[in-house]
Amino acid sequence: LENSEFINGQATTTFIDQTPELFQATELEEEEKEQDRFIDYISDVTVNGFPGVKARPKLEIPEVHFETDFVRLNTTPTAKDILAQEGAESMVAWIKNQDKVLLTDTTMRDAHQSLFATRMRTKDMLPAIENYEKAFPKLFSAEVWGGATFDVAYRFLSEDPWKRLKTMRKKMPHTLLQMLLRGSNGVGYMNYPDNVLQRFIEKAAADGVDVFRIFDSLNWIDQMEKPLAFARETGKIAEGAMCYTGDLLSPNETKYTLDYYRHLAKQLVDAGAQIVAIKDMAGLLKPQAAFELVGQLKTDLDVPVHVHTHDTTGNGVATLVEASKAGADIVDVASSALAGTTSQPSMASFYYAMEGNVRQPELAIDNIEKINQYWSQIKPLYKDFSNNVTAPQTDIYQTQMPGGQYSNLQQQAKSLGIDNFEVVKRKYQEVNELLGNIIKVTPSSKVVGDLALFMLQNDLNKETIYEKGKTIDFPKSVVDFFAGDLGQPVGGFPTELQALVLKGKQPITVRPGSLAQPYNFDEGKRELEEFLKRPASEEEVLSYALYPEVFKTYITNKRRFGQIQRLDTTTFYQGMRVGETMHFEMGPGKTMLITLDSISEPDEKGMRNMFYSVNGQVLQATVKDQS
Ligand code: 3PY
Ligand code: ZN
Repeated sequence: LENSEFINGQATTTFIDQTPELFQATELEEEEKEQDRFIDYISDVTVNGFPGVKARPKLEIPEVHFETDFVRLNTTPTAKDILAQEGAESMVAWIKNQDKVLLTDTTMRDAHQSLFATRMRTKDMLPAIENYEKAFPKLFSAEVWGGATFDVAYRFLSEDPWKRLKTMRKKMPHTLLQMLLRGSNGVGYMNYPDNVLQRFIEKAAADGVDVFRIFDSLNWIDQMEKPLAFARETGKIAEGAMCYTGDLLSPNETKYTLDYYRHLAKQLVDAGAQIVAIKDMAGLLKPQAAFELVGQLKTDLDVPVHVHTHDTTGNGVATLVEASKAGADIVDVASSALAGTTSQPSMASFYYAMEGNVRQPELAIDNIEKINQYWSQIKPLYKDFSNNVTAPQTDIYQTQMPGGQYSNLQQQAKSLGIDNFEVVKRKYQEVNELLGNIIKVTPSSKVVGDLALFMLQNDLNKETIYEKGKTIDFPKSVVDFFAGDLGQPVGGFPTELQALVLKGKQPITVRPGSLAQPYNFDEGKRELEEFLKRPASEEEVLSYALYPEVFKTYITNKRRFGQIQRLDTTTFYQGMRVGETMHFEMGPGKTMLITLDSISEPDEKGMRNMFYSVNGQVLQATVKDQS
């Protein structure tokens, strides 16, 4: 604003009224800037592709058609209503009084995390969210937040995960919103100080989370006690999860036995868990094992039992049926289009499989099918990130790779030029043995994955790693694991390898959080505000505390490209092709009609000129071809 009155600080509140043209110009300039940012983004994705996606002819996706004339079910108060009106204790009592098995729908969290690397955008969830409660009034909860959705939103989707949560809260007021919290690792891959965890949990509860599913990647109770207590303090529900691994039924199973889980479940309840979850992240819980484990827990415990599995081996529905027969109170399922294989079992399949059983869940199957029709049209938009698992993977019983890791590790391997995932899976199994058969779930599974990729890249195996260990510079996640930064694994560390990795560094044996300095929120806020050049919200301060670099990059990208979370998904991931026209709603009643007219060959510096028509005006953008 080059107005002397303004510059001299003489502008008063009537300044805007007296000089409206200046402000209109500013608004127009802003709009133009925003338009330029979009065009820059589209140009970059068109020429260079989206990270991890190879350039190829653009997918033609038919217009999405969504039938929303749902069957109305009698709605008695929902679990969310009970929690809101009567509090957590009554809600838990309500669960125990149900004679039907209850359902958690994971479609908007674990399902897409497990099928296409967590890349689903809020824009594509919105139509489902808007209709959710009409379709599923009897659902126990919707798992919609946490796990990998938090950092992936910032890193890859240019989205604010908090905003997604708040939108869901607003549009699904009668549904319990559930999140996955990695114990002391929060929604990250490392240990966070207790004060960060506490503030994060408080804010998540305030912004909409009702059920906190809390686990530790090594099943170490010490790492779960604080988060469970913090979650309880919010008045919401603290669900303690035990990660299932090994094979309960095998006579050779000496580590992860029935007694091991019974003991762990008791520890969770003692630590404040109001529900105990069996978190079968890789789909290793065989049907009969589910029957025995759930039956035993129902005898031992006074709290509800919630079962989570993945259908990677094709046995997921059978596992949930057996778990239900043994008295499981709640089971996790996903809409069919986003169910099966590395994701959760299908909601509809489970419903039909329970036919004739008095505990068959209460659902309107027609509603399920309609919601599923919607997801089945959305799924192809994410083809580029799909793990392409189309058949049961029974080798998972040996490799033990979590469903949520499967598609992410595939992306990671591809980015290193390793396209044969079978080789990665075998290496993963070898590394698990090398590490002493640990629980594998984020972030301990990342340690196994990182070491597997590292060994493949450096041509190492379980013998040569010992021979060359002294001179090997191990990946950071592996060093941190052996240093005790993720906690203590069941049965301890393999000491010879630990010494090779740590190279003289002393490992810790206590809870990492007990040694960590509290995070200085005042300093963090100051630092962040300096970067933002404006006041930071509590959510932003927390995101910065959890992921400082990721959050700053997100802000930098927002400055560069604007509100690109509003672009349609094909353009967002694939850009445009010459001759293509697309519509974009800049704001109410402001549509941009963009045609990509031509792309020049790169000049000697690799720069390409892109020519667009935007609402009939020619617009040129320049982009560096990275190829
Ligand atoms: C996560 O931590 O993201 C998981 O889904 C673990 O199974
Ligand atoms: Zn899972």
